[in-house]
Amino acid sequence: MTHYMFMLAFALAFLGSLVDAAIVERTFHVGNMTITKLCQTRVITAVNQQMPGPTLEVSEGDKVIIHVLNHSPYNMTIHWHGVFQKLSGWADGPNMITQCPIQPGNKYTYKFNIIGQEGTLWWHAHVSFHRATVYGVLIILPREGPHTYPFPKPHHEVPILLGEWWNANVVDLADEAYVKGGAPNKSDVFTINGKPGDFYNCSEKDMYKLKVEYGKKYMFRIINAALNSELFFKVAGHNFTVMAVDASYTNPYKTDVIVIAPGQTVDALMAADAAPDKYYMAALRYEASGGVSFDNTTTRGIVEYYNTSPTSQPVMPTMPAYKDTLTANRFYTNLTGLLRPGKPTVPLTVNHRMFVTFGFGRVKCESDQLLCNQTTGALAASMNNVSFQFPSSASLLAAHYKNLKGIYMRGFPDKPPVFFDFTNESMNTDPALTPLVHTLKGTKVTKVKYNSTVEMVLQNTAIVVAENHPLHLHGFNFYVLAQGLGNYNKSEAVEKYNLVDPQMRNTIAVPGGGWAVIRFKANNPGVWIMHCHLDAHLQFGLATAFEVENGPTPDTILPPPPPDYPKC
Ligand SMILES: *[C@@H]1O[C@H](CO)[C@@H](O)[C@H](O)[C@H]1NC(C)=O
Ligand SMILES: *[C@@H]1O[C@H](CO)[C@@H](O)[C@H](O)[C@H]1NC(C)=O
Ligand SMILES: *[C@@H]1O[C@H](CO)[C@@H](O)[C@H](O)[C@H]1NC(C)=O
Ligand SMILES: *[C@@H]1O[C@H](CO)[C@@H](O)[C@H](O)[C@H]1NC(C)=O
Ligand SMILES: *[C@@H]1O[C@H](CO)[C@@H](O)[C@H](O)[C@H]1NC(C)=O
Ligand SMILES: *[C@@H]1O[C@H](CO)[C@@H](O)[C@H](O)[C@H]1NC(C)=O
Ligand SMILES: *[C@@H]1O[C@H](CO)[C@@H](O)[C@H](O)[C@H]1NC(C)=O
Ligand SMILES: *[C@@H]1O[C@H](CO)[C@@H](O)[C@H](O)[C@H]1NC(C)=O
Ligand SMILES: *[C@@H]1O[C@H](CO)[C@@H](O)[C@H](O)[C@H]1NC(C)=O
Ligand SMILES: *[C@@H]1O[C@H](CO)[C@@H](O)[C@H](O)[C@H]1NC(C)=O
Ligand SMILES: *[C@@H]1O[C@H](CO)[C@@H](O)[C@H](O)[C@H]1NC(C)=O
Ligand SMILES: *[C@@H]1O[C@H](CO)[C@@H](O)[C@H](O)[C@H]1NC(C)=O
Ligand SMILES: [Cu+2]
Repeated sequence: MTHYMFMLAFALAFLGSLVDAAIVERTFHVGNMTITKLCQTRVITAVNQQMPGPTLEVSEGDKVIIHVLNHSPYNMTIHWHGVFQKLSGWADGPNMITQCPIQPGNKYTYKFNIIGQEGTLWWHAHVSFHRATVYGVLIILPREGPHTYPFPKPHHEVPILLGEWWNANVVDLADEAYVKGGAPNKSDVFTINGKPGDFYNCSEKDMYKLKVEYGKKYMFRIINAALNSELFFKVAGHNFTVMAVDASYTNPYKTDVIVIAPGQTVDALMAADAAPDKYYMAALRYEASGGVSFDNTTTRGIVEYYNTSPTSQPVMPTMPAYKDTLTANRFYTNLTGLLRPGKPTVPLTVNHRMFVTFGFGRVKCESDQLLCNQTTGALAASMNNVSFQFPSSASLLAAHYKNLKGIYMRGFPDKPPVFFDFTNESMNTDPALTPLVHTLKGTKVTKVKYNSTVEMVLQNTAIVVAENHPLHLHGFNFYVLAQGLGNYNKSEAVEKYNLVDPQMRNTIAVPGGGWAVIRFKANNPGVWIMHCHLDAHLQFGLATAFEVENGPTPDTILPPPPPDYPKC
């Protein structure tokens, strides 16, 4: 190749990459929407009069600009769940963490680039319980197009949004739970793509239906958008091959059931190779703990082959039992990450180690918790015995950037104040141990140096009750090195660490009464919340945050907030 031809090829390649990076600009009108579900007509908050909201489809490398106009009577924020937000923390969305809310009548433009990630993500409100109705799909295609998936391109791709629905105003639900100092009412139904399906009254027609063609391959982009429920999902007569979770490719994993916690996504291939007929798809709750009253209903939709007799009755899949922890753990623990040339692998040197207990506890009732039991106090949740309190006058990120005092404290403990038999329920009855239930509110963050590798042992406690909490980290994906039941035992666990091809996630359902070990590289300056993705538990304080320092170079420094950044 002559020098000239080389230059030409180089220039074309350069132009090509410029042309590829598109700007995706949309407007989200958040406002009242009148909707009828289960024979009840009510007003909900929704985006562009759609529930679920509009699907965003972008390509890796794109710049995304979303104008959010808040016509609703509520404070609003939108989170782009799983998007790294490299140097754009101002657009991450969690209320009072990276921004003050967009108040009624106001607007804010979220701007961010999609860099170094592809797959199924989603967007949702991140204030009060609004994400019950304010949510939608965010698909990131490979920059070079779907033919560059690390597997043959499926014939069809189908988003499956699993949701949770109340015959109630969800803000009233959140407020009522707060005033009582307890759990919110359980939901009335679950939904598939917004539809409850024919197991429920008045919903035979309000059911999701997918027509399939025999011999074709379908990729389900499954998202658990439920507020407070982990779910089992099945299709009768069909198996799946999992290809990705949380927008991270996995080694193909064959299974007849998908187990998915709120915040998580699963991309699963389904071959339409059964006898052409009608098959139900169905989802119901996975409940790790005993004794909790929960929504035990089943949502279902239909997979219908073309040319099926109209009178044929759909086949129902055999669903796991609610408490089928064996099935849940088999799914969660068997996934491994797909190694790809040139892509990051698990960091082997750790700079910052943390041992973090998390679970329930009790705090003193606040004066505005009018129905709170003064004897027991309010139900709370904590990490390392700090029950996270949201700031009220400035967001954590603004306080970090402007060096405001009194908004948060550094020094979130990197171990629990006491080591006890974390998963032995006797602490709830043994008088010598019951004082462990008390916890204190605080806004404490962990400060870490740019680019440091953080390892967290996440240990659930049985205080009040052991429960399966999906912990979600903003701003980063993490590797899941190991997980198990009972108390973390270092010498046993380290032998099980997968340092070769661990699954990568942004949300981990730590086994109830168990533990998990995760690792991530803090290569994004800003303030990033880590929290339970059950909204009921976030309200109880199951959260903490990382304050990641700027790096040494201009392209590792958090830029200033945008001019329209919402004020408190
Ligand atoms: C929206 O609905 C609420 C009730 O949920 C009502 O108070 C408010 O007036 C409505 N706003 C508009 C603009 O219709
Ligand atoms: C919660 O349930 C109770 C008992 O069924 C009911 O009285 C209350 O109105 C419900 N709360 C909301 C916000 O719907
Ligand atoms: C469905 O309707 C029947 C008959 O009206 C009623 O008995 C039942 O409680 C309803 N079920 C639900 C879940 O609302
Ligand atoms: C699904 O997989 C199970 C076990 O892996 C197998 O027994 C079953 O026949 C498969 N079903 C279909 C429809 O392929
Ligand atoms: C669901 O729970 C209720 C109690 O809240 C119980 O009466 C009912 O039998 C349960 N249904 C199923 C399908 O487990
Ligand atoms: C998954 O993990 C379980 C242990 O949790 C193991 O028994 C099983 O063989 C693994 N493999 C598959 C394919 O499920
Ligand atoms: C408060 O909780 C205690 C312990 O569970 C219970 O005995 C008491 O009746 C409760 N008080 C009220 C006012 O509900
Ligand atoms: C739980 O703790 C109690 C003491 O409070 C002890 O007697 C019991 O053996 C423990 N259970 C297990 C499984 O270790
Ligand atoms: C948490 O801190 C409170 C207040 O210091 C203490 O009473 C309680 O025992 C601690 N609980 C745990 C699990 O460390
Ligand atoms: C951060 O780590 C990456 C490798 O993961 C390296 O390429 C980069 O130079 C590091 N940056 C700094 C400022 O240390
Ligand atoms: C941890 O596991 C090792 C090896 O099985 C065992 O010897 C040790 O007693 C365990 N430690 C605790 C605290 O259970
Ligand atoms: C809405 O946000 C503003 C600014 O942060 C705050 O003062 C107000 O209390 C919020 N309203 C509600 C109902 O939370
Ligand atoms: Cu939780």
